[in-house]
Amino acid sequence: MNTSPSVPTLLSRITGPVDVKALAPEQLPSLAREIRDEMIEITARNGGHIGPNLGVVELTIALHRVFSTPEDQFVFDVAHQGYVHKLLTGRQGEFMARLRKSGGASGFLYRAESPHDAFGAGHAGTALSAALGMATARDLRGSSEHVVAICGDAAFTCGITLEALNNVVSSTKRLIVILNDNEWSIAKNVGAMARHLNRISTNPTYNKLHHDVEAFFRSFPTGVEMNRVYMKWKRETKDFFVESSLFEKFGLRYLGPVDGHNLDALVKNLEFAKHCDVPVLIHVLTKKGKGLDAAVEHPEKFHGASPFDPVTGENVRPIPGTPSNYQDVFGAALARFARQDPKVLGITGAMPSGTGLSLLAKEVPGQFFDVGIAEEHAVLFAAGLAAKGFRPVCAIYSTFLQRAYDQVIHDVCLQNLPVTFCLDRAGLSPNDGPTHHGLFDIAFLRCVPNAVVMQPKDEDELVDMLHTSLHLPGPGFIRYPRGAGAGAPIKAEPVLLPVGQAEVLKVGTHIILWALGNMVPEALRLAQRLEREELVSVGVVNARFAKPLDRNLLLSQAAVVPLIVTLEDHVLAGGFGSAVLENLQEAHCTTPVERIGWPDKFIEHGSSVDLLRAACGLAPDDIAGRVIARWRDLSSKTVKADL
Ligand SMILES: Cc1ncc(C[n+]2csc(CCOP(=O)(O)OP(=O)(O)O)c2C)c(N)n1
Repeated sequence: MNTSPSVPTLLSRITGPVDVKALAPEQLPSLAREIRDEMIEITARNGGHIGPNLGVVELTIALHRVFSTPEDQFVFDVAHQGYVHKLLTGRQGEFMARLRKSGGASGFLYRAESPHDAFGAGHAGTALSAALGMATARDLRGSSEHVVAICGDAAFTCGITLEALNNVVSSTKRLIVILNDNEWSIAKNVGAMARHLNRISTNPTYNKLHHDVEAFFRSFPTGVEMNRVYMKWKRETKDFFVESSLFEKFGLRYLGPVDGHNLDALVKNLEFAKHCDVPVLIHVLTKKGKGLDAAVEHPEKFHGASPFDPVTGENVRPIPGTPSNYQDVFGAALARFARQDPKVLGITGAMPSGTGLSLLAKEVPGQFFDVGIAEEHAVLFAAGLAAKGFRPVCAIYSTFLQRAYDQVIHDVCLQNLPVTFCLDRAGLSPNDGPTHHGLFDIAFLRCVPNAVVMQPKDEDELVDMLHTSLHLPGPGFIRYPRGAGAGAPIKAEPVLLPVGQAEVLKVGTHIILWALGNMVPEALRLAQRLEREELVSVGVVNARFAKPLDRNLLLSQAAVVPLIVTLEDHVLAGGFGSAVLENLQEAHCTTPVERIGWPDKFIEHGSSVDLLRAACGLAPDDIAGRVIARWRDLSSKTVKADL
């Protein structure tokens, strides 16, 4: 934040890592302060991952003091904590001010955005594997750059991170891994690994000894021989005083724990690691949200915050009368069903608040499981529970279920186990962008035998679908978008929906709109408009099920109407419209179909769903225009044929 235009701030003078290195050490705390102010100002306006970024300010400055990107390469896990890196690598100003907005910086690292972004991400647990691949490529090429993986403590709850860890020493002799330990995932970090890290960082005997002897060794010039002696001491004493760090058992040299807000200690440890001839892990302790009291007090809320007041930390209030979120309705319904039936369980992969499962955790804790960022395990764990007669519900964002595809096919669907999947964030996650959009699930699920795939038109139907899925003999997948529903009141008692049966909302004789989920309200508006502007009779069907599709209804309509239009919040390739086409083709029905859905490309981040829709020709006017053009084209051909 440049408070006075006449006195340039330190940050405003940073055009790249060279300028970070040129600052005197005593200027660095001021730079850190300015970065924090700038990030708070931007995220208070735009929303974003402020907590994680406030925690890595000193760490990122130290990385840029010691290493030189883009020659050296930083691979950030999740890459949601890359704002500081962006500010130090020539992206400050208007571009960062528009963070997560159309035309502004991405909320994650993105190779296309800057040569300093060595590897993109958005999903957790990928940094160590990718960095190992890059380090191995460097070794094979014979070049000398450094590769640094920056992983949060929760990354070590991910299977992929542990798979990579298992391969480090057999792949390279030179890799630096930073373990940024703030004890938090989005919620408090979970599992045995979190306990292990906590024991290391809080053991006073080891830490005092470590500190004194490290100071002694550091008083010598850094050199390979001294590294060797120092490391030998560390290995031996640590095994003696505390249980040995797990990382050493995997062949990495363990350095730390280091105070992640002490620039001097960070720089010294990074310099030391830079000269090591074996893979090194530096255990850095940081405070999530440091510099913003509200974020320190509420790390979960400020992990990924919506716009907030930078002074009080209060969120900008939603517009009064906004309908309830799908997440809240789902969370309340699951807690209610779980209270009624002890066999109903809720499982999350480190997303209790995002999915709405926090309520279950609070009200029926014995039926709630947070398994960490471990979607494969979440699905397999659910399969095991279902095999023993329970009714597990896996609440996983659509995009994160991609990671557990084998478990969905091989463990759940093949064995026809009754696991319910609630796929939140199906559709766009506009500010997050392509790593978080949930646009592929219908395509990858409807090809799997036994899967029942559905999407509610509103939040009341979501409750019916959850109730229905909990009574299915096999797996049920319910997809729904982020945020507010259509505003439907929730019935006192849910109803069982007949599986594979669509709902006719409006009859019509010229065009039938087959809409799935959140496209149903849009289809109803479109029908009115077409009837008004084109004087045609338009029917609307709430498809409810992408699989099994209501084939009988579809074929009976296709036999009598000239045009079917499908509408879905999903990619066209393999989606709901494709299912409609397949069903018609199998019945040798040639009724024309116009399919409305997302095109075959990755959709960028942007300020809003509406703007991203408009950019892809999916604004209401565009859709109406396409349907009208198709209708007129068909009508003119029919007239010609009649002549
Ligand atoms: C596969 C996957 N599942 C879930 C998430 C959601 N998510 C984003 S960040 C995060 C927690 C990351 O914690 P950590 O790595 O310790 O970093 P911190 O935010 O604490 O700095 C989670 C669960 C994700 N990005 N990817």
